[in-house]
Amino acid sequence: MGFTEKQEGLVKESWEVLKQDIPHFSLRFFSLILEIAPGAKNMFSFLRESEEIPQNNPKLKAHAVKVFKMTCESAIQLREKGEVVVADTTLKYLGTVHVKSGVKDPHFEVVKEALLRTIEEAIGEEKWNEEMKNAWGEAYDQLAEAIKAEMKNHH
Ligand code: HEM
Ligand code: ISQ
Repeated sequence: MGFTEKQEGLVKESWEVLKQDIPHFSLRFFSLILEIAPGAKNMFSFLRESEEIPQNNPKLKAHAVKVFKMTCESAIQLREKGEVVVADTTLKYLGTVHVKSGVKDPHFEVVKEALLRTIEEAIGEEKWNEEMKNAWGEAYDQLAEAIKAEMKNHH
């Protein structure tokens, strides 16, 4: 079954909630990545200089927001076209950045888990459900596949 209008709506709706507090949720997202995979710490340039997670780092915030936005875009594309297409230059750039940073395929599951948990916290336990989780999960998975495939060309 394809990605439905309802699923697209669920993703857009929760992104609107997340957007209400970008500083908080981008920090939360990043903290969850490191909580799940402490070893990922050294891959991020904005962490190498400091012991603790910077509370107000513009790069961290901007990158985290981009991940959320790109996943939203993926949901829209999945519903409209049935597939995720990332602009060629963006994809090439992300392929390079992630290979250079030492990102490996299994890390994508870590980021997925952190992303879903961040949205769950934003939405609240009462409103968060399987349907929402699957909609975000599918949009993320297809985006991750595109980046992983591109990474294979940048070793
Ligand atoms: C950088 C998106 C998965 C680790 C970035 C940037 C974006 C991004 C937009 C910023 C590039 C720039 O402007 O310089 C994504 C998306 C992902 C994904 C959409 C999945 C669908 C991952 C995974 C990891 C990871 C799985 C590993 C835990 C990094 C690192 C950087 C980076 C280390 C460089 C940050 C720095 O040092 O400045 N990513 N990413 N990303 N990403 Fe990801
Ligand atoms: C880069 N790539 C994936 C996830 C991220 C989360 C926070 C900051 C940067 C990121």
